[in-house]
Amino acid sequence: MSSKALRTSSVDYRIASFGLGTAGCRILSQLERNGVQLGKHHYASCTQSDFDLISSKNRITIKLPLGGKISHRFVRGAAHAHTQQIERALEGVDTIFLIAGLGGKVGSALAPMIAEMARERGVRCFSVVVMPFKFEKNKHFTAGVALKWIRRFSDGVIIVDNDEILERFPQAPLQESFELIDKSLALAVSRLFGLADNAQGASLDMDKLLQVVASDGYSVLGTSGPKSDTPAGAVKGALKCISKTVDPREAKKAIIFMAGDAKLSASDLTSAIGTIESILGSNLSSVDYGYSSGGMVSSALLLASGFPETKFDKYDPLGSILAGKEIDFYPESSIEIDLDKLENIE
Ligand SMILES: Nc1nc2c(ncn2[C@@H]2O[C@H](COP(=O)(O)OP(=O)(O)OP(=O)(O)O)[C@@H](O)[C@H]2O)c(=O)[nH]1
Ligand SMILES: [Mg+2]
Repeated sequence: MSSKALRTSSVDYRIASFGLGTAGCRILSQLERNGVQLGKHHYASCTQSDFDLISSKNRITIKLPLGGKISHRFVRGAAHAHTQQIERALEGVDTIFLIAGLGGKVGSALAPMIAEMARERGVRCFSVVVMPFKFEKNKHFTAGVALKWIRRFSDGVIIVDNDEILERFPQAPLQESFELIDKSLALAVSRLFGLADNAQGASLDMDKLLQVVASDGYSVLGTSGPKSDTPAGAVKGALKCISKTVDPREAKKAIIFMAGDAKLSASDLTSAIGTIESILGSNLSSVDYGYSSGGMVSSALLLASGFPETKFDKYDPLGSILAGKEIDFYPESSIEIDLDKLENIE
C-alpha cells in the first residue's frame, strides 16, 4: 500500500465538460461560479429555464415534438437532431466530463448517448452522476437503467448520492437543499482538482485523480458535511457517507482531501489515512491525499473507487437477471407496443 501527496498535474489535458438536464446545468454552472473551469463548458437541456443561470453561449437546446407523453426515449430521439453540434463539441478534445442528475428525462437520455459518442471517437469520458432521492421512487428505474449504460461507455463513473449529502442539511426546503448540495459538490470538485482553495496546503492532481476514477467499477464521493469538530470526526463522516452506498471493503483506490484550520497536523493526516485503510480493507492498493489548512472548520472529502456494485443496482432489477443480454436501451431500436390493442388480437 502506498500513500503520497498529490502535485499539480503535468499532463496537458484537452477537456470539455457537459452539464446535462436541470441538475447537470445547475452543478456545472455552480462550478463556473466557483471559478472552476473544466475545459470548455457546454450545457444541454430541453427546458429553457435550465439556462437561466448560465452565461456560456455553448448551449444545446433540444426541441421536443409538441404533445404526447414525453419520455427519456423521446428526448434521445430529439437529441439526434443535435449530433453535429455534439460532435463539434468533441472535436480536438481528449477528455470529457459529463455531469447529470439521473431519473429525469434529459440527463438520463443524454449522458449515455454522449458517453457512447465519445467512446466511438476515442475521447475519454468521465461521468459524474447524481442519483435520485429515496422518495423519488418513480425515478429509480430510469436512473438504474441509465447508470448501467453510462458505466458501459464511460472510462469512470463518480456517483453522488443526493440522499447522503442532503442528510447534512436537514429541514431545508427542497429547492434550497439542491442549492446547498450543488454548492457543496462544487466545492468538493474544485478541491479535488486543486482549483479552489487559496489556503496553504497540497492540492490534488488531475492526473492522479483520473487514475483513481478510471476503473471498471464505480467511484463514490463521500463528504463529511459543512461542519465537523475534529479532523478524525470529518474522516469518519465521509466514510459513513460512502458506506451507505457501497460495501466499503470492496474499494480498490482512494483519495482523501482534508481541509482544516491552521492546526491541521501531519499526525492528523496520518491517523486519517490509518482510519481509511482500516475501514476500506484489504483490497485497497493506494490512498492518495491532499490537504488545505488555515480554514475555519474541519472537513473531509473522500473519493473511493473500484466498487463492482452499489445500492443503486437494484433500481434496475432486470439488469441482474439479464446480465449483459439486454437487447438495447435505445429508442430507435425499441418497439412501441400498444398493450390495449393486443387484447383484440385473436
Ligand atoms: N444535486 C442536485 N440534484 C438535483 C438538482 N435538480 C434535480 N436533481 C436530482 O436529479 C435527478 C434528475 O432530475 P433533473 O436533473 O431535474 O432531470 P432532467 O434530466 O432535467 O430531466 P426532466 O425530468 O426532463 O427535468 C432528480 O432525481 C433530482 O433528485 C439539483 O439542482 N441538484
Ligand atoms: Mg429538468
